[in-house]
Amino acid sequence: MYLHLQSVFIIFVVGSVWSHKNVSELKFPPWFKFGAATAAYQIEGGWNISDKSPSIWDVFTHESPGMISDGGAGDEACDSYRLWREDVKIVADLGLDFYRFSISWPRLLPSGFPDRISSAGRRYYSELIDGLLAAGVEPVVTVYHWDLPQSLQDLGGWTNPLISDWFADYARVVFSLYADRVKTWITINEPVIYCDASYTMGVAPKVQSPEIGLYLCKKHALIAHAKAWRIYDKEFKPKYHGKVSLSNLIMWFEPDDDGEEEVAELARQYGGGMYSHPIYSKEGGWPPAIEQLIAKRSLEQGYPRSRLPAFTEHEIQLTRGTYDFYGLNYYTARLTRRARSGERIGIWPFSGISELNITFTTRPEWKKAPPFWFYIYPEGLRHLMTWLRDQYGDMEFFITETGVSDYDGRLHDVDRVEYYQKHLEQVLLSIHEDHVNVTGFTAWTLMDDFEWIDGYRSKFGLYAVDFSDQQRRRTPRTSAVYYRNVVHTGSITPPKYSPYSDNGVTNKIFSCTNLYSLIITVYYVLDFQNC
Ligand code: GBH
Repeated sequence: MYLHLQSVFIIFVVGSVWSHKNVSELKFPPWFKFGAATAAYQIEGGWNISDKSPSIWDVFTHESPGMISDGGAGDEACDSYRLWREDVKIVADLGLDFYRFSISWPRLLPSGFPDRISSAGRRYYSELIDGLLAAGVEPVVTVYHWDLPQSLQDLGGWTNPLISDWFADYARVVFSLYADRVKTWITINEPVIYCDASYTMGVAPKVQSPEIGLYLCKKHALIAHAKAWRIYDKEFKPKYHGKVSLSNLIMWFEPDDDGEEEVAELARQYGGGMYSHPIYSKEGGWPPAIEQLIAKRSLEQGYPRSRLPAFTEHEIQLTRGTYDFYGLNYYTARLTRRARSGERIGIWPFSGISELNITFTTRPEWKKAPPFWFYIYPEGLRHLMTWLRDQYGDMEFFITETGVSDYDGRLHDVDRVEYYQKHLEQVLLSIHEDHVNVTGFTAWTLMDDFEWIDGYRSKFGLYAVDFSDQQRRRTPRTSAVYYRNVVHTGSITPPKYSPYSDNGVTNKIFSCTNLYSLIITVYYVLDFQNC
């Protein structure tokens, strides 16, 4: 009996040491999908080739270069319009399950309307999709990633309620051209950026309307998404069985040391809830706490009605339930507390959040990445998924973006390796500890590109791009080798025998994984010598 107890104790101790050691040794399930993402304006170039019309970003960068940190524009970018075969090649070299790219609305429909489909535009995306499929990579397509045709902006863009029909018409064209080959769709990328950030900061379309414009934009974006989702559901799903959702960028908020949970929760409802509640909640419509707050504040300010346009009963029903999964983009987090008098309140991308009277800070231990908004907090990703599940119930989560930038663009990018490793670890914990149904992870971004108002300074790429080279040569960074290993092995541990075994996050014990990594590293070195 004594011996028996002793052995149970030994097994327990060994077991806990073993499991502790193995937190980062957890593996992704075999069905889990890995990919990388890009967006049309950020990579394509060919801004005025054939019959393409200008987008709001063409106009903004050309007319206001002073608002871009290096004065740059996406005129040529990575020249993916011409060099898309190079993109397919690196996506295949990484061994990705999928590649997420976006379609340029003014490239496909030069007038903004479906009166005429550009044959050059239609062929471009068709060839890209075929190229990916031939390389064994699934295309994941974003219908709208911020490059609105300027012709539609001239009619009010996202503040005009008719935009939901214009977008739905465009989405129908996209589905009818490519739904036979594309099974995963993102209708709209990050409405929070093109509504909240754009209308509060005067970024493209260069309209400052932090009290009115941003709320019109939000409502119309949600309805546009809903109409597109319903078109797919009714006209395409029965035949093609694909999945459609939108990608929401959500900042994680938690109380600072003297902050109250109630205040953090209000910030979450504003940042994440406004773009989720109308679609994912059972009741639909705006989050009640936010709807009441904006109505109250609007009346105090002397407006005759709430600045936040209400959803009609019909619109609530139209929008509710229009999802097949939750598409989540996660980058950064903030701490919250009630603002003290005289304190500067409201932050990017929610200057409008000043109506919440909340102050946002960060923890000193959160590492800073270059763009002004970026503080790194990997645990936020896990908290966010649990919060979303608690709010809206169990569903499939697909991480449609995360990644980090630097300014020096070094090839041996150990900080980016660490960023991915730590975020992937949080995803593993979500799956294994919280039992959240996460099915995919997308690295932002495949290669350095035009990073909006930060021009070409911020480098987010797994691959470096030489923008002074006519051929825009793409060179893998250490993070590309790391990610490739994750995709191949399902393990987040960096391979020991690799160019970055000195980065302090290597594993100590020899294992089959390492042997395998050695083989793929050698293969990788030989392979890239050929190009
Ligand atoms: C994502 O946005 C985007 O989907 C992607 O296109 C982008 O390149 C990437 O992440 C990295 O930024 O107009 O003030 O908002 C995440 C949030 C959106 C922050 C774009 C910086 C530009 C400045 N980013 N934003 S602003």
